[in-house]
Amino acid sequence: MSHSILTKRLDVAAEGCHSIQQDDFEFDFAGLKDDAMSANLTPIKTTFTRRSIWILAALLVLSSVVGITAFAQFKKTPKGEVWGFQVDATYPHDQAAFTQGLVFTQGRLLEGTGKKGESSLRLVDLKTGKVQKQADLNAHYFGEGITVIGPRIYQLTWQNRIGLVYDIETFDLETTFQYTGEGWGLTNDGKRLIMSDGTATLRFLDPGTFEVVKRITVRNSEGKVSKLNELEYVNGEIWANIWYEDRIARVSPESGEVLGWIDLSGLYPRSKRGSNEDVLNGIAYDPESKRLLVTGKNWPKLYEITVKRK
Ligand SMILES: [Ca+2]
Repeated sequence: MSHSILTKRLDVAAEGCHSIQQDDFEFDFAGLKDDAMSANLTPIKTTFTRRSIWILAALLVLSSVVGITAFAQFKKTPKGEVWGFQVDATYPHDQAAFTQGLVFTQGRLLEGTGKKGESSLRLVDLKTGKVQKQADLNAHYFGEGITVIGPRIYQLTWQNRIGLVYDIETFDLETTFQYTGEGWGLTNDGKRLIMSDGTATLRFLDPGTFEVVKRITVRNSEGKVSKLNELEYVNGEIWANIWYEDRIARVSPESGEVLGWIDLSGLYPRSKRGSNEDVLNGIAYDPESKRLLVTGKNWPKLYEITVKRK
């Protein structure tokens, strides 16, 4: 494991939380507009015999069914659409990093790692993968998701029920907060922290008081979608890794509805992974440069990708 220039051992010390700056998020999916869809019916020649009237009536019923089916597909297809990807660049990634959180903001790549005794917050050089700054968590903490609002980095812990808040420049621990249940992924919409906890529920927290201000249940047409893991807020949507799956769900922050999927199978084939635990986990999107980065737990590489229709 590449160790840091600056390594800190953290003690939990609660202090006041200061004002929060809000980030603006913009994103443009060129070429991902919805296709128009139409049902064409073949013109029918008719002669007005009793038999032909019956045939005509049957065809009218059939054409109605075809029309309804086509409309249903039009309504369903964009929501359940599965996007693919292309790799634009690959970068080295510390294979000792059990990635639980990934953020790319203002030119900085930040990573949160997990496992007791190995959990950390890191500033990483994208091109070399080298750790430039690191804060190690106390050995009894299992680090989870991270996110940045203004000058602060927020980090969850898995079952410790404690969140850590750092100064983004110094990595000094400013304050801590508590929550119920488990902590998995973390992102924000500029105003609220958004956290996953292994279930199908996403919680929205006020970043000053840490009160839960909203909950949504993530669902698709087949029911609840649970095991939501690392998160990223992308162009008004919440993108979520699903634990043990090579795909990302695009979730509506308003309704919790799954708007579509990004299939990343083949990005780093399972046959090459050292362990079943080495799953896809880690999404970072920079709205300024429109760069999208993904990696996984103990993966040797971090990928810059563009999502695209299959
Ligand atoms: Ca993220």
